Amino acid sequence: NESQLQLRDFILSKILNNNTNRKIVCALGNFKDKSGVALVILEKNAFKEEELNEKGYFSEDSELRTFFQNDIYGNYVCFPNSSINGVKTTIIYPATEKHIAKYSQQEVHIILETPQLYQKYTLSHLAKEQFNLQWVYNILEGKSEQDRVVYDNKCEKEGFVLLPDLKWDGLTKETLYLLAIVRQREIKSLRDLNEGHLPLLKRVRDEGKKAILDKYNVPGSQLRIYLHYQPSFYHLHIHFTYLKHEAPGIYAEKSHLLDAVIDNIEMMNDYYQKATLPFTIREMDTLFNVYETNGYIKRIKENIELIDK
Ligand code: M7G
Repeated sequence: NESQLQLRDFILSKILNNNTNRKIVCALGNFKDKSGVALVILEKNAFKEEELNEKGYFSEDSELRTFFQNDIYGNYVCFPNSSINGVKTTIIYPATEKHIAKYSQQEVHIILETPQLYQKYTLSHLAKEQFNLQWVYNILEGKSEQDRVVYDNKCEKEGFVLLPDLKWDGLTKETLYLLAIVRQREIKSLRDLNEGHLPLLKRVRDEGKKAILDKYNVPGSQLRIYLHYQPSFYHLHIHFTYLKHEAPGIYAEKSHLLDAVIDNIEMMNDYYQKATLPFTIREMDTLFNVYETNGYIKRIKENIELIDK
């Protein structure tokens, strides 16, 4: 029934985030005659170099409206033809409180998670509070996004599915972003990885690189291959992004390069069970409350009041 959703039926209740840098806006609202809330995420697409020609921006249908003209300087708005003028749109419906928190602009903090803190707070919390993994199982079981799958290694122990990330249209090389989802179901995150997973991790790295080279002609040396900690989804997956593209979520406090992860485990089998792993947490996350209640972090109350006024 997702196909029946139309933006003309969307009733906006709040703009959760308007990122002028990334040119992405997250709107909360609901659809006419439908119960539950929805998130609509609109994002201006990156320029495709192949559209900078007489069929794209420099075509007859491309309209220029003048803002001002001063000496040799001209300022215009360009309305290119409609086939290249699309806005990337993601709809999450019905959206949960957790989705609303994920897409809201808010204060962020860093927590240094020791193995003890992981066991005591994070682990028990994510057992009851994590995002539903149905979309992951749909991909692994061949029920969704099958036409988008780039590479599929069906081995239950060392296999994985490689496909374009939700954030990528699968076409624009400039913003290339793929996801490798492992077939094993019991690996929650980086924290669980040990020596036994090395063959799997190396397969993802090597076969993933090769598949991307074959399909998109991007060499492995131009790929950023990494895991997030904490991830949003606790089923092991690895991000592949184009090095030239500043993909969301590549910042130091969240990303762990797969090569470094493999190397750490090769040096110490239980590295990720022993390491203190920093992670960022946002004030609306329910895990924030757990760490706040136990005195590890303090909310920035002043700012919230400022924003409300
Ligand atoms: P993460 O590291 O768990 O969390 O990555 P993050 O979202 O904070 O980065 C999960 C990745 O899965 C993200 O890059 C999402 O864009 C991507 N993703 C999420 N969903 C629900 C889907 C989906 O349905 N299909 C695909 N192809 N990718 C998804």
